[in-house]
Amino acid sequence: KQVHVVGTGADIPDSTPWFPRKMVDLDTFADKVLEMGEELDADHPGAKDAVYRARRSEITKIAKTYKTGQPIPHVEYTAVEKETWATVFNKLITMFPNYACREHQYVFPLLIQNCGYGPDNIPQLDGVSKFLKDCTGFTLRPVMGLLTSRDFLNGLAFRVFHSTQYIRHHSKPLYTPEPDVCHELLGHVPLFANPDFADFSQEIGLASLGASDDDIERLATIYWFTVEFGICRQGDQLRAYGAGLLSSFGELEYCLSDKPEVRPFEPSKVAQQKYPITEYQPVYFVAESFKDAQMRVREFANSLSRPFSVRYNAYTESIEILDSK
Ligand code: HBI
Ligand code: FE
Repeated sequence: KQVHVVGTGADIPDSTPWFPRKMVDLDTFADKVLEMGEELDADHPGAKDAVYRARRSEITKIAKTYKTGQPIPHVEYTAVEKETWATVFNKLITMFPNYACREHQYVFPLLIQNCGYGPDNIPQLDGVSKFLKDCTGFTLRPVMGLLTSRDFLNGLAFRVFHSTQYIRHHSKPLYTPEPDVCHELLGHVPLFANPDFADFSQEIGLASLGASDDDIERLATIYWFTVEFGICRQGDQLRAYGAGLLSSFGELEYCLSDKPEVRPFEPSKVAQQKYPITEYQPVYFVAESFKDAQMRVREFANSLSRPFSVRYNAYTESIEILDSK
């Protein structure tokens, strides 16, 4: 059995990709987004809507200039935006009692009580972030759009979730090709309030720090089949805990039907699974519990090529390098 001691980090190989060591290092991610609000793909429902695009730029400006420790500026959402939210909210809450995992169902009323969740109000990221901090130490940071897998997963090591603040286009309220506030607030946020799920998510994040590009790809795939599209066993039933499922009216029903294939959550197999990003998933992986899933990810992380391990020091909000001795 190996004994680990806190090292200086001086003996990290030069070939190690850069990774954030202090919370403030996350400030460098702000303008490294893959898809900018101003340059929507041709098939995006808002691509030809100049008003929508200008509105996105207004909102993403917040993320562009955001710095660690600042409150997240509020957005005054428009009537059209609130209507889109109401449509999504009202549709999804009819589904949650029968399809969402119990952890999601436990937290949802608390979000209504504490964070302004409801059909007539789009909750502000700042209030939600404070609530999560009280629950599990997770916080939100505003983000302009999709980050690289590496940056996005690295944030999780600090219990930081990068959240978009803009909303999908009003022409297709039940569809979005990218994350938006509905997906973040209704899908992701309730789970980050659960201590076991928070630990599980951070475990993926810690494994991603300084990982090789191939290992980042493996961890991103595991993230995809858990945090985004995970289902879990609860008693004699299967329930959804992935945010991509919990924020999609159609796929939430589909994933628990007899149409898709379901397999046990074994990270080394999950990491190799190919997946479509614009269609329903043909296969889902079932976690027995978040604690069990965390242990499996930890074991998997130990099998990766990184020659050192890390841990998060919550007092100093920084990463400590553990030398294998
Ligand atoms: N960036 N802002 C943001 N939100 C995500 O959910 C997200 C991301 N980048 C990559 C990603 N998700 C995943 O598909 C994995 O690659 C980690
Ligand atoms: Fe997501």
